[in-house]
Amino acid sequence: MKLDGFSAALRPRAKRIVPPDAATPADGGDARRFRRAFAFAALIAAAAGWGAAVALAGQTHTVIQKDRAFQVKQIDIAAGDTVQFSNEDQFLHQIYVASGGLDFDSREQPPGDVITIKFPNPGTFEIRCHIHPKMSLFVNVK
Ligand SMILES: [Cu+2]
Repeated sequence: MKLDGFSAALRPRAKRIVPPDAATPADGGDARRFRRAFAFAALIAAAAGWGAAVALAGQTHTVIQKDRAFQVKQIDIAAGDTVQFSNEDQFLHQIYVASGGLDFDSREQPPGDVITIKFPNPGTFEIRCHIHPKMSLFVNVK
């Protein structure tokens, strides 16, 4: 669990902000309990923000272009995800989105080059290549 690891990593630091004298009987320990509760709440808020940032970033998928073909015919991803197209042929590709709803037309893509397309919205998008008309990949964005 990522969150557990995150919390565990921060816990010692959160404890350190409680002064050693907070446990003296003068305040009956209330101040210490309050500080501890406050530190815990701050930790939860930080963890929640961190989780949201990770979710918004989206995942990255890789599709290999080899032998004048995409190495998969279709791929299922989530809205906000990114697909990286990696040219493992010894010649140029030049890909574009052939479906409506997403405007993308790559530059010439030399061997070893990676083209990145982000898919912000749900839909089905066909990726094709200007140079090799038989190349086709359907990206299903949920
Ligand atoms: Cu091509």
